[in-house]
Amino acid sequence: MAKSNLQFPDGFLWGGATAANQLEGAYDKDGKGPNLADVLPGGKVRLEKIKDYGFDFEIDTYKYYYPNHEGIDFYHRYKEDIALFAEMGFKAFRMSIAWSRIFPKGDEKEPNEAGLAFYDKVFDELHKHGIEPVVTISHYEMPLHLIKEYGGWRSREVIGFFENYATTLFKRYKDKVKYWMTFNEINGAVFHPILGLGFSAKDEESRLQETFQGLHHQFVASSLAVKAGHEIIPGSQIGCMLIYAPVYSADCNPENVFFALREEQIFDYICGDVHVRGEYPVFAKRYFKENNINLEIEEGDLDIIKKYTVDYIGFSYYMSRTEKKDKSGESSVEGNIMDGVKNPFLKASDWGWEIDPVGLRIALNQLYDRYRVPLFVVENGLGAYDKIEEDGSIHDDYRIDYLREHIREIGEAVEDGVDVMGYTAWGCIDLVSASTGEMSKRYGFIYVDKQDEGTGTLERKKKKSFNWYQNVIKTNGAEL
Ligand code: BGP
Repeated sequence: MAKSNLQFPDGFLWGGATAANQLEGAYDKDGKGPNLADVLPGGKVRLEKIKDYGFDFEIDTYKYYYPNHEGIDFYHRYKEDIALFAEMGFKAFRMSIAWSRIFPKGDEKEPNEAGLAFYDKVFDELHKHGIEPVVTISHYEMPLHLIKEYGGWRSREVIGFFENYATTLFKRYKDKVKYWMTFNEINGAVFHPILGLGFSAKDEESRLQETFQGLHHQFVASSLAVKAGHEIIPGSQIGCMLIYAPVYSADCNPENVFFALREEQIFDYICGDVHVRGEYPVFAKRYFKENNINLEIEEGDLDIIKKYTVDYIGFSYYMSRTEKKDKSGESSVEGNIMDGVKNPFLKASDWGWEIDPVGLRIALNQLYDRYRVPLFVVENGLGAYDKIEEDGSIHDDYRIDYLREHIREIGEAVEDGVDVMGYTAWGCIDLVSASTGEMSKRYGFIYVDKQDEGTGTLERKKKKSFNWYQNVIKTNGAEL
């Protein structure tokens, strides 16, 4: 432990982050309907399929579902897990609600009581330990029926279904949940429409048109959720959630600098501006025109977007991105989930994700300069292979180093004057990876005995990082 000399604000929301489809398991229990995550294949083929055109969403296409269906069985073990989070001193726990537990098909009028009751129990358990839930309403798990019958977020009709879903949650949990976010990594759809929008574009030609139309529907739905949330839960904080990666120019050639700026504008600021400023940014008009994107915007949409803006920005930060206008002859970054070229100054994780702690300080400064609303780092962490020693211990010093460096940069950003609400480390307990569908890419402070092949006892074990993070929270970041 080293003294950080950094001051984190009082009440800083230290904690961990998860998503329903990556840890709950119990994929068909108590009336839950099938959702997107239930039909995505696991293993190497997954990332390819996520990027695919014409993905068919048939539940029986891919036999290798494990481990999505079982997750880490949080559904039955939440008490034990929450007790471990409490032992680390968590102030906040980010989780999501599985839409198809509440509305199994997505278009029903009445919710599934058993689904609602499950989250009641989870929230009660969190509060028993003084942990504040931070809830993502939709995290990569649209009900399958909406995908197959309506074409996912292609359809405007889905706006109403989502509004009903969000309103149901606000009414039911109004005394239990103050912090909400509407769509996980909403801008990620620009690269992977399947996960966020529930459809794969027909072909490259139509990809941008369909993606931005789907996003427009989500923008209206998100604003309507903000409206409902504020009406139903006075004092609630409702945020958007972005995947944020500052875009660097590969060199100081102005052509490249502008290219990087434009990439950042399109990828990060269209979604950010609509949610926070309540309007499409000026550059969007030209971008849409040049890319043959003709949005169908109905009367009233822009008013709704303008009126019901978010209270804060939640964002995930894993990497920065380096760009160049002409990429021919460049080695591209294999692992990064977004485009880009290799940054010679950065090392990468075992999955090729470039590690850039200073990029997080840059991200926080950029977002705060532009938006002036509180920021919440709701995902950050290192996916790594962990090794269990003979005595059962797990020395994940690499994870501690990664987190220490990133948290330090958040502290620096706080000193810069940025308003940061909190930090929830991704995958605080090992869970299924979103991009690989496997267990072996681990992020947790808590190890879960579950392997890619489906074997394992599900036993939980503290890693070395468990005690380290416990002390970080205890000292409010003064010792890192
Ligand atoms: C984000 C997602 C999460 C999560 C994380 C880590 O993009 O919001 O669901 O999984 O990335 O990614 P992965 O699990 O692929 O390592």
